[in-house]
Amino acid sequence: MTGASHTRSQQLFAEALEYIPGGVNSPVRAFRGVGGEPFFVNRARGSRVYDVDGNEYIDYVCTWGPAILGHAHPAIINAVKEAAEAGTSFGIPNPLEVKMARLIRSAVPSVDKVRMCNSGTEATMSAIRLARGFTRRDKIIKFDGCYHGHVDSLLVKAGSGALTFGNPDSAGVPAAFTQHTVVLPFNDPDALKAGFGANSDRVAGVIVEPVPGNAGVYLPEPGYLEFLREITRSHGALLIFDEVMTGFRLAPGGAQERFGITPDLTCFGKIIGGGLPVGAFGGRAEIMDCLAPLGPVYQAGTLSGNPLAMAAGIAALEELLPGKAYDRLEQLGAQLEAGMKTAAQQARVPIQFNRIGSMFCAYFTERPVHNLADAMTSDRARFARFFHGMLAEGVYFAPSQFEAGFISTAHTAEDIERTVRAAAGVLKSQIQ
Ligand code: KE4
Repeated sequence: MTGASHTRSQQLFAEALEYIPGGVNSPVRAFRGVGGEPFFVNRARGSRVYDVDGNEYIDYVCTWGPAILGHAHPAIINAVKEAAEAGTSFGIPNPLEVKMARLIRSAVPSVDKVRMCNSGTEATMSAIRLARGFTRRDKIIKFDGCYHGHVDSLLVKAGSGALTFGNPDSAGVPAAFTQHTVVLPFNDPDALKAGFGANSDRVAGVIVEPVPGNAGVYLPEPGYLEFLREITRSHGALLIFDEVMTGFRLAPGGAQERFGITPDLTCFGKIIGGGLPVGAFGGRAEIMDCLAPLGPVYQAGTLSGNPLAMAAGIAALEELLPGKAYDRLEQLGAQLEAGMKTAAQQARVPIQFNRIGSMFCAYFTERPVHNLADAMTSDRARFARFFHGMLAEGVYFAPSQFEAGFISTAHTAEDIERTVRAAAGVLKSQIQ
């Protein structure tokens, strides 16, 4: 939609800047990674989002992952409407919490017990506290470029917005809060051996995105996750899979099903809330039972297990868990990957299109991307031009090189075809 109007979005952004830091409630939405100003959306349906000026976009951000069934899926909308009629929050146990826990357990064999919370950040923050309480150790190993939410002690060489703004170590986090955080390169077994060698029996846990999706998307090398499982087990450290993004995205059982790895704890978010605020963490009963009120590790939340979020999440999982959706997501993902690679080849633009299932990222670099250092070689200026070129064609990709793209079951082969055709034109028109 070259020449589309954005007047109303511009007015809203100007007003938003008066009241909200940077005009946004989450930094990566501010388009700082690609330049320009964000548009404002007041409606979304299926694979589309619609801005306040009436422009329509094919959406590959899917609200950063939750909208795996597309926007405003009838089953989710009806479930939330029905739940809302009964009240929006009780702060008292409700049957939907039990059903959600049962559904997560049924899909993820490594989870005996699960605790709901209200964001992915809460899930990872609680999981590392639990790992420390269970092992009585202090050190946590994380990987550069991985993002686990804005937890003080994990905002070290973090990905996502922290990477986009080039400040992977946030201000306001005292050195004392990160002294027990060890950061290693991903996909590097020798670095892991050295990390455990230097910290051996002091490591409470290793937290990892099994498929890092916060520096774009890159995949674990063959054998890497198996090695990670083995070295944590041999050192008595817990393996914490942060599946806030990959959970119910890559398979009903998430990345751990896809790669055949059994972690000790798993963090969830995004998809399990059907678009409403949610997080969860779960694992073996002997670990989870260390949580209050049973054990000494405190964790709580006013709105944890909120009936509306549970109703939305249950509706989403009941659509997903039969498993047919994942074949369709794979087909659409393969179609996008093939089309984008061809478009880049024909325009003679160097591209690395990394994908697993319906999660993907296009890097503009000659170098294959297997880790953060590789991802950093991407031509971000070209990415920004590509982003805006596609936006003008009515296609919305994540407004940062260091984010994952997502496909939903509401996307169609025609959507993908139109996206690829637009990409071919944009890449050709932007040849430097
Ligand atoms: P939230 O606190 O944003 O619900 O989840 C934090 C989180 C934890 N772990 C992983 C693997 C995640 O991807 C996230 C959040 N992802 C970002 C997108 N890269 C959320 C978007 C945003 O920050 O606005």
